[in-house]
Amino acid sequence: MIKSRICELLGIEYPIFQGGMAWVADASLAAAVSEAGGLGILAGMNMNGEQLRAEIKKLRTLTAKPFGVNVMLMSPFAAEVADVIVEEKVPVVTTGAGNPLTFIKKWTEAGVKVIPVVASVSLAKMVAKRGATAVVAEGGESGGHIGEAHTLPLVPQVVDAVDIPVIAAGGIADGRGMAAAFMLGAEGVQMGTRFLVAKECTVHQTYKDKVLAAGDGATVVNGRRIGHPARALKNPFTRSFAAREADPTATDEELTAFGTGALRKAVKEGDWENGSFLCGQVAGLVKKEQTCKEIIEEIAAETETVLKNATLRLR
Ligand code: TUI
Repeated sequence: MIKSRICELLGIEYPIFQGGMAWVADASLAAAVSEAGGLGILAGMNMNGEQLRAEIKKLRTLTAKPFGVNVMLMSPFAAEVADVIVEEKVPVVTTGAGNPLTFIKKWTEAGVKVIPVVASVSLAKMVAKRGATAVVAEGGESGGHIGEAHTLPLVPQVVDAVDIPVIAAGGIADGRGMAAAFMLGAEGVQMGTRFLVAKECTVHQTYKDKVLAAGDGATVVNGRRIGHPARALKNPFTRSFAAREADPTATDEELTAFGTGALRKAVKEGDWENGSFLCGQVAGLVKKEQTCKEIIEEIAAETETVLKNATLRLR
């Protein structure tokens, strides 16, 4: 059985987190992951405080196990969502797309375990000093908003820089990836793309079908010019976005406006022409729709096999 410090710290069975994917990670998905023994995470991103409170209550009708809420720090609702997390005594909070220092004290004093998603050693060190329970080190193979470093170099550098557990994210979709993450010193993994096609994930079927059909070169990063690089499946929307990004007569405001609402169109409407289908580079490894329980148990078993067989390389 694959275990680490993070299992005891959070009271979970498997050191597997489900990424707090904006518009995607709702009570149905997060509860299924937690119920299966991983850490299910609700996306706070696309909700205001009261919408999040309702989603937390719904999740609690589906599971009594620990779960998390992700706060996307660029969200206009970040501050009210931060307060709801305290009021609802959410067990774990993860943060993304920014520096969470202004909220850490409030959360830790309320007994909420804080696990920031970081894309650099500097932010990992800063949050560890301020009382984070663990960090998720997320490499640029991930879907959605990304930093500069990739998983293979980022994770061991973060492991060397902090004493708290490091969860690896970006480029992991099976037991080989999870075993590799442990070899880098990680004590858990976070996956988004693999859970995107879970049976309990409520995204539009077109979104799942596109991920399942994707190969190794299926994703592209757009948005560097406006300071928000994000990885998504190549489609008419990303081609159009790239053309505007390369056009010096297009303003940054126009680019931002063009991207607004595109993720919702992908998730809710399956709109392949106009939607932003955020997705990691591992899409080519994700081949079937399974329940969260099947995904978690399969990956845990594969990881054990890979780690045991690794010793066969020693002579
Ligand atoms: O946050 C994510 N992934 C996301 S958020 C999101 S919603 C969105 N949609 C369009 C544009 C922007 C956001 C979709 N996917 N992952 C965690 C993550 N955090 N990745 C990278 C970072 C990050 C980047 C810079 C964290 C901190 C940072 O700088 C902090 C600082 O001020 O030093």
